[in-house]
Amino acid sequence: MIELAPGLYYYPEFFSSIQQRKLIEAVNNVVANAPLFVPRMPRTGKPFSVRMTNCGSLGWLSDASRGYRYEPLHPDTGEPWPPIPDCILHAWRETAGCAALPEACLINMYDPGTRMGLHQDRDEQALDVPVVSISLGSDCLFRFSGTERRGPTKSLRLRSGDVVTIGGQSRLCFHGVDRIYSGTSQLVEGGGRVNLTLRRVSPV
Ligand code: MD3
Ligand code: FE
Repeated sequence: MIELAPGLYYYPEFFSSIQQRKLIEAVNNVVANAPLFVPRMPRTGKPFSVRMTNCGSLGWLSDASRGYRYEPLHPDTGEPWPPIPDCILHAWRETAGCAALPEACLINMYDPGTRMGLHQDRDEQALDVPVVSISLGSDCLFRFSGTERRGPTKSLRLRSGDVVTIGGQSRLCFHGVDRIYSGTSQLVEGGGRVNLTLRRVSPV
């Protein structure tokens, strides 16, 4: 484990390739029950380039009229999100340092050519609990700065099986995905990348 900044911990190759296979199977099973959707920016309605779904008691979503928020039901099916598979919770149990379990697991699907702009994760009430991120599939170039949007940024190449936890002084740092290096992994069909983000939403 490497501390990249105060409260920002990097666990390269946390998951073995056998575990990564199992995680992708679990993700495919979630997607079969909670279909991918394209979130939209608040007000403008501009679509994200990333497709998403969730598992857990709450899921993160965004649309033009009601903006960023957590909801207990899938926006298209109206069904509750599937539970978070145990193989995914393993990363939380081992790295979060929080006895309470995450309520939300956001699943981001990055096709080659997609990206995610610099932003903060601040839609949670539990800002004292870290966010745990699992990368699967193709490598990506990840960028982060401090808690000021205009501050200096650092880049980090995240690979399949890596885990990052973002807490403490880094919990509100700006971050984004600049590019996907398609074809750097066979794990995800089509050369894409999957990111799983585990979050505690309500206060512990
Ligand atoms: C902050 N997702 O869904 S995971 C998001 O890879 C989101 O899909 C990204 O940001 C993704 O809100 C990142 C969380 C993460 C991972 C590594 C970081 C945040 C980080 C490294 C430094 C700072
Ligand atoms: Fe984020």
